[in-house]
Amino acid sequence: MVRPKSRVHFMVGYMLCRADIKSFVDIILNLRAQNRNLTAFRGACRCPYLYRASYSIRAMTLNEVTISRAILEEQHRALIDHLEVEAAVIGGGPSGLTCAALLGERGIRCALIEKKLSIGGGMWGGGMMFPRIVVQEEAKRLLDRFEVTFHEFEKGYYVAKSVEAVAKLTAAACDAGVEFFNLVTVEDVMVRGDGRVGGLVINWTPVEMAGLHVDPLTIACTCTVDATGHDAMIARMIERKGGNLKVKGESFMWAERAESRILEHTKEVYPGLFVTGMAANAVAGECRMGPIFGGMLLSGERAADLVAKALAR
Ligand code: 48F
Repeated sequence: MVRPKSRVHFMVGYMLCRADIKSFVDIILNLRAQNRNLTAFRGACRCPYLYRASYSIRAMTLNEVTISRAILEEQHRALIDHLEVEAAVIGGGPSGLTCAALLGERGIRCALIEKKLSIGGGMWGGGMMFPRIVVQEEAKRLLDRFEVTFHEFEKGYYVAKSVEAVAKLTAAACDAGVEFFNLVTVEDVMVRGDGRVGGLVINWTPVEMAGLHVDPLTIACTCTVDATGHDAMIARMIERKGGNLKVKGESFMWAERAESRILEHTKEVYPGLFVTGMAANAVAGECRMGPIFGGMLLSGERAADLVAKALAR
C-alpha cells in the first residue's frame, strides 16, 4: 500500500475512515471532479475496504466482445460499401495519397489499397533513413495545400519532415472520405469483353506472404490508378497477361530529368488504368529521382485530374 504523502493526506484518510459510506462516496466523487490524485488518498486511508471501494468507483465497464463486434461490423460494412467504386488507387505512397486525397475532395468515391501495414510508401524514410524530404519550387503549393510545414534550405529547395508529410497527406485523404484498405494486396486485375481494367483481384497480404492457397475476392472500379512505385506492379500484371502494355522499367538516377518529365508520363496507359508517381516513370523507362518528392505530389495531382476527367467530374 502506498504510504501517505503528507500529514494532510493522512488526516483526510483518517476522517474518511470515520465517515458514513454516503459521505465517503460524495467525497470521492468530489475529489474526482476536482481531478485530485486518488492514489495519495487511498494510501492515506489505509483501510483495505475503502481502498477497494475507491478503486471500483474508478473502474470502467468494458466488454471485449462489443469491441470485437464494433471492429468487425464497421470494417465489414466498409468493404461491402467499396466493392464497387469510381476510383481505386493502389499504393499509399506520396503519389497515391495525393491522388486519393484530391479525388476524395472532388466527391469521387475512392478506395486506397495498400499491401503493407503502414501507409506512406517510400516517404517515411526520407533520404537514406534521414527523415527529411526535399520539394522544389513547382510543388511548394502542394505542401501549402496539405499544410505540411517546410522551410527554404536554398533558393528553390524546400525541406519538410517526412513523417509530417505522410501524416498530413493521409489525414487529408481521410478527411476527404477516402476509405483505406491496408494489409491488402492487389494480385491481379479484371479485364472483360470491353478490354478495360474494370476491377481488382485482392487478397490479404499475409495470405500472399505465407504462400497459402486461398482464393481472392474482387472489387469493381471504373478507374484504376497504379501508384505502386518503382515496380509498377499493376502495369506489369497487364503486360504479363498479354495486354498491350510495355513496362520499360526505370532508368538511372537523374533527378532533374526524372522530375521534369514525370507529368508527361502520368497518364492512362491502358484503358481504365492510370499511372502515377514512380510507376509512371517505370512504365516510360524514365529516370529515378531519389528523395526529392515534388514530382510525386504533382504526379498524384495530375492523375487525380485525369481520373476526374474520365469520370466526367
Ligand atoms: O514506393 P511508393 O512510395 O511510390 P510513389 O508514390 O513514391 C515513390 C517515392 O516513395 C520514392 C521516390 C521519390 O522520389 O522515388 O521512392 O511512386 O509507394 C508505393 C506503395 O505501393 C504499395 C507499396 O507497399 C507502397 O506502399 N504496393 C506495391 N504493390 C502493391 C501495393 C500491390 N500489389 N497492392 C497494394 N499495394
